Amino acid sequence: ELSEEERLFDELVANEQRIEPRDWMPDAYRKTLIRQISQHAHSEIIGMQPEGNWITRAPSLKRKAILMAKVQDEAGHGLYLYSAAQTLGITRDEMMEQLITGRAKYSSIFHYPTPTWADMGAIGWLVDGAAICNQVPLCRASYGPYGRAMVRVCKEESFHQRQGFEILLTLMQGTDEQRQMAQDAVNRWYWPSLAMFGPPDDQSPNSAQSMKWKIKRFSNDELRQRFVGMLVPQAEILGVTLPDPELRWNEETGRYDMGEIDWDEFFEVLRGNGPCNAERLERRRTAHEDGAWVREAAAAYADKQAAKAVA
Ligand code: FAQ
Repeated sequence: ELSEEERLFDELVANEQRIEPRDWMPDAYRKTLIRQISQHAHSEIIGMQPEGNWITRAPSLKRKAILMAKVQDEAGHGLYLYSAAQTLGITRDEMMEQLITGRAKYSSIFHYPTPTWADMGAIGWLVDGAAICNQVPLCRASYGPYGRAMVRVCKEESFHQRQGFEILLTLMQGTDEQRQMAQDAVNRWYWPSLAMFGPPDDQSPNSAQSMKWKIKRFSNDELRQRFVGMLVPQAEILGVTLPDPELRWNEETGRYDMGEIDWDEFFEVLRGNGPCNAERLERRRTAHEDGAWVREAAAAYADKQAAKAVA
């Protein structure tokens, strides 16, 4: 027997209406959203590091200005997402604590290093490309604050994806060495970008329920297929090879056949053993500690203003 509240919640979800912060919602729905949105926020904030690594070494003033704008957008995305998560009853401090103590997950993709400038191209093209595929359907997520945040995030991700594509295109029109550098970056980022969509559907414990709640609209494997379909013609224009010899369109199944993703590596990364896990967390922790005086000053200022208002 459903309670009145439960019936109303189910009805809103079934009718494609939005659940808002003050609405009743099942505890598990709230928990799932806090999990996904906070992980997403952490990914944006940690995701500033691999590219931040190249700001001081960008090959021209124009490239530097573009890269700085992109990394700042990522900070903005992190902040919208933390705010969206806060509407569910978790504080920024709690989320930050979970992140810097290593208890929170964030996207596997940001555990990989960025040794060359071409990595900026590959990240924009592949990582932001994957992010768009995954996040466009999230604009229709049943939870209002998350869906609305995604709309702006996706617009900005589209610019990010284009700028990455353009970096690779420029390199591919350059010298042999530049073409090699671009291909090498694509080789290194291709498989990890496919893994961003999460484990295969038969090993994705959260998918079924999240789809029922209309948080997720497509399964991990469906989105991965869609992403590969987007990449194939773009790779042709770039003149790069996608590093999967088994990749081909299958007329019969209407899907791409593809090689096996290294799931052992993926789960190792999730366990905190990726190539850059420790470095990323350490950097975030230090930045948080170095920023303590800003938080203290802001709190002191707010107290002073509040005291003035009373007086
Ligand atoms: N990395 O049952 P499922 C960006 C975890 S884009 C790490 O399938 P779910 C933009 C998952 O949390 C990147 N962990 O889970 C940018 C779960 O563990 P839990 C961020 C992963 O939630 C570009 C377990 O595996 N985007 O930042 C990953 O239904 C360039 C079982 O998995 C988002 O977060 C992974 N790749 O589906 C920034 C999008 N995959 O929590 C800078 C929003 C799975 O039970 C530069 N999130 N896990 O302990 C989502 O759409 C979903 O959460 C999925 C996972 C699809 C990621």
